[in-house]
Parts: sequence; structure tokens; C-alpha cells
Amino acid sequence: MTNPIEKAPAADGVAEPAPGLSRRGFVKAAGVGGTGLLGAAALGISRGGLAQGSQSRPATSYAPAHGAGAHLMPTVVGEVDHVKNGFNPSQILGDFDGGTISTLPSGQTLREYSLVAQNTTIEIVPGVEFAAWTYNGRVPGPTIRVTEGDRVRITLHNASDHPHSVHFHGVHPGLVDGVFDIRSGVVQPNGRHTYEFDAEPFGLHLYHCHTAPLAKHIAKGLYGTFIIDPKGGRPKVDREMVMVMSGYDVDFDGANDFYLVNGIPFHYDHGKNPITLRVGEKVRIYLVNVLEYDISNSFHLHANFFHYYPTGTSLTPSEFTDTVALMQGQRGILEFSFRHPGRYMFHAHKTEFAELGWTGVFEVGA
Ligand SMILES: [Cu+2]
Repeated sequence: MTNPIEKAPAADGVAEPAPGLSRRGFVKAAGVGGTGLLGAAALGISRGGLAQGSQSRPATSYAPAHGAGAHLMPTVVGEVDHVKNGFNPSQILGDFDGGTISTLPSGQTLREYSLVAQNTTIEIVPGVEFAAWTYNGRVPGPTIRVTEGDRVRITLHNASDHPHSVHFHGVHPGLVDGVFDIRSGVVQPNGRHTYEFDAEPFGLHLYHCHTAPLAKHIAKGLYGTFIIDPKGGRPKVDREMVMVMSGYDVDFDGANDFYLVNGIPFHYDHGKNPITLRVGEKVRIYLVNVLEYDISNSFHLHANFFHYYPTGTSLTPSEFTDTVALMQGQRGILEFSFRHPGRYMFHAHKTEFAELGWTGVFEVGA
């Protein structure tokens, strides 16, 4: 059976933006269907990853508004080159980095990390490349995971051509806050700096570059998750995953053209790389919003509810819900399990964001 979302209707086969229509407006007017090719054409960038076919034809597709597939979201056809990108969101999902562990003379656990700030070209949808700035070549950067009370030592090497820093959320001295100057961890090109502090409080935090212009340094990709586990740990679950919500402003007009979790729009969609679960499997998601340029972001889980722990700083959930809204920098922990087998979407409950890439699917087996 042919999947309706893989058939591009002729209605959105528009090749050129109308005069006076911005590219972002054009993306919206054309639907995501035109984004890959039109984005590439408008930006004059490589089309190497585009699907085969007429160049006046969108490489991507859009679900018809009526009939079969009426309630499916738009998606893109094909995969980006994860090997060339150097990271894969399916791998990032469960990739928690405990660092290099040793014990200080005091008996305190030391966890050491090395971050490299660099310019990285990322194929974000087939045929559309984005000139990102990254920590360790990936968006988001490594998920740093420590335990409350650990000594954390992070060395930032700046291999790029702009000053960068790492600003951690959490409690620590001003001189490791990564904001004002060289002393507090703003690192010039070819420079390095070591940030060292004790991990507190336990919870779900984040880190990001904090040099000017700040919006650009974040939107280009310099962010990651920082988890501080409570000393006694959290209750055991079967599966833990991290989801970092962000966007890409591919034409640098201060507005997002794509929305996503874990670096690549549409990655976890049905027919691409859905997340497989089993009925009854206990799931914990560490959800972080770093989205620049838009006021808020959201997460909605279909056909289910989750317990929600804002900022992860309590072991008692504050809410039992199916949707949360997060400002930039807000984060929270979700816990749930599915009672019924089936295919369930998770996505921003802001339709525009979902249609421009912030969607995914849980495939739940019996
Ligand atoms: Cu920066």
C-alpha cells in the first residue's frame, strides 16, 4: 500500500516565491513540501542530498488535506547523511556522558569533560545544509550527566573563529559562569578555559554559549543538556532518553525555518526513525527547550498522560498531563508508559512548529 504522505500533491509544486513574499512566508505558503528544494535553491546551497525528480518539483512531500492520511503531519522524504553530519539523533536520544571519572584526595568524585567549540556544516533536511556552531561537532552537544555533589571539570577548547563560552545552569561561582570576560570563561579562538564547580542542585539543567550576540550563538547550535542526578538516584525506569527542542534559522533573518528535537527535523517520524517501545515499558524523558527567536515551545504526547517534574528538582511530580509549555531555558522530566500497543505521535502542540519538523512517533509493541 502506498503511503499517502510520500506522494507529493501537485498543488504545492510551486517553484518560485511570489514577489514580496519572504522565504519564511514562502515556506509556510508552500507547506513543508517545498522546503528542501526551495530552501536549497533560495540559499544557493548544495542539492546533493535531494530526492530524484524534476527540479521544479519539491523533494519533500505534504499530506493531502482531505482523504487518506488527512491527519498526518507533513514530513520530508529521505534521510540526511548522518555519517557526514557526524551524529545521529537516534543515538543522541540515549547518549548520556558520565565523563572521565576519578576520585579526589578528599574522596569527592571528579568528572572531567572536554568540549570543542567548532564550525560544523550539518545537513538538516535532505539537500539543506546549515552552517552550525557546535560543541564536539553535534547539535545538541554532549548530554553531561553527573551526580549531586560531584566535582565537575570541563575544559572548553575554542577551535572556531569566534569567541565562545560555556554557561551552565546550576549553582556555582561567578568566575565559572561563562559570561563576561576571559577570567570567567569567555574563550577566544584557539584558546581554552577550564570551568570547575561542584554539581548542585540535582535536577535537569542545560548549558549553552553565552557570548554576544547571544541569540545567534545559541541558535547556531551551541547548547546541550546537563543532568545532575540526586545522590540516591531516581526510581528505576526501563528507558531513559533526552530530547532537546530547538530550531534552525537557515536564512539568518531572526526567525526559525525548522523546528526539531535532537538536531534533525522530522527525524523520529513514522517511516523514518520512530522510537520503539513496549506496552508497560517505563519511560523517562529529559526534555529541554533552548529554542531561540520564538517565545515558547511545547511537548504533547498522544493517547497518554505523563507525570511531570519541572526542572527535575523534586522527586514528586507536580502535574499529570499530556502537554507542557516551556519558555527558552525551561526544562522538565516526563515519566510515562503506554497501556496500549500502537503508533503514537509526540510533537510541539503548536501546529506550525510540528509542520516544520518538531514531530516524532512512538511505535509501541505489545
Ligand atoms: Cu558562542
